[in-house]
Amino acid sequence: MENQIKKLKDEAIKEIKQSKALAALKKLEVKYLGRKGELTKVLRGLHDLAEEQKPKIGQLANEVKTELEQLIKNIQIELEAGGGVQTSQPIDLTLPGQKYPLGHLHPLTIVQRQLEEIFSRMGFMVLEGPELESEYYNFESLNIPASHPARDMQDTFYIKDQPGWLLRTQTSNQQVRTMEKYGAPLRAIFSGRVFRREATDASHDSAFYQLEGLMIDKDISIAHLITAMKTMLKGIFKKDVKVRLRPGYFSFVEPGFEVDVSCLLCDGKGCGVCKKTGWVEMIGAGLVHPKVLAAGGLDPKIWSGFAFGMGINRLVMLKYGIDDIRLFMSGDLRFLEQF
Ligand code: FA5
Repeated sequence: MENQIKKLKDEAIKEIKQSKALAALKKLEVKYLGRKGELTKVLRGLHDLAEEQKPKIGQLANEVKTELEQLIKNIQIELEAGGGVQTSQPIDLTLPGQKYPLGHLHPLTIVQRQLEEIFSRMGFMVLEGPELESEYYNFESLNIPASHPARDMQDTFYIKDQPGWLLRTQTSNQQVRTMEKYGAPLRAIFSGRVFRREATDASHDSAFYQLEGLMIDKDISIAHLITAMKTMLKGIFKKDVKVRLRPGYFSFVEPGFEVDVSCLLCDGKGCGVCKKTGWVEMIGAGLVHPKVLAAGGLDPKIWSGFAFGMGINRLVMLKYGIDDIRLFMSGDLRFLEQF
């Protein structure tokens, strides 16, 4: 019996020391020390020994068991420290690694975040608003009653079987809500998707993004509006860009303007995006109409303000030289992977 145990021990030690992988080591542990393992079988046979032999053989078997357990533990630590190298094949460390595809931000999101940073630095709150909107906030609160011809300026998607509800046509839907919530003085921007039932072309889509700015205080003038526009455009283009102000009609501002930016795609020479005019219509703006201030619960005799709404898609087109607005929502990876 004694010899049998010693032989088993030598065999086990030899095999365990040769194991090169954790899985193989585990198998040896089961083979020798498991419930049906070789050493366990020997220990079970102790019953059949003469009484005087039992303590000596029992002690030897236990010593061997402890020794093997310790050896297995040491080898396990060595194998683990070897960086999980569990193969007898040498590893070629110069082979290129596996590349995992990484996601990234959409160009509209990149620029939207830059805009939010620029306005945050000027003390504007960054807010959001709903895409599903009531006629009241999208039109009526903005001095556009139901019969007003200005409703026809923005072809609207109405919600079927839900009278009075629509997909917002402009981020101006947040103007009166913001005044109601925050009162005056107030500086806020709100951006997001707006929807219009229009035919699409290189510079028009039926779903696009706007960024709206609203500043209410005492004695606000066009000079404040122009300064905010210039700071924003300079922050995005990192250089002075040519802008021109044209009188524009929006029933919620008085006076109202359209701000055009010189087309950076063709350097003002004329292309599909600027419709051969050399200018891209980018922003609607003006001084907040007294009726809108009143709808927001503010006294127009005390408070005045400016508001503007800009098409973010068109801004991004000029910044990156994108010649068709429909690419943004195309989901075409060849386009998106360039940003
Ligand atoms: C408005 O939406 C007004 N709410 C802007 C405003 C806000 C005026 C505050 C006064 C005070 P307009 O419909 O012109 O205005 O749209 C504003 C900008 O959105 C445009 O200058 C243009 O850059 C962009 N835009 C308009 N229609 C489209 C379209 N179909 N596709 C892409 N961009 C568009």
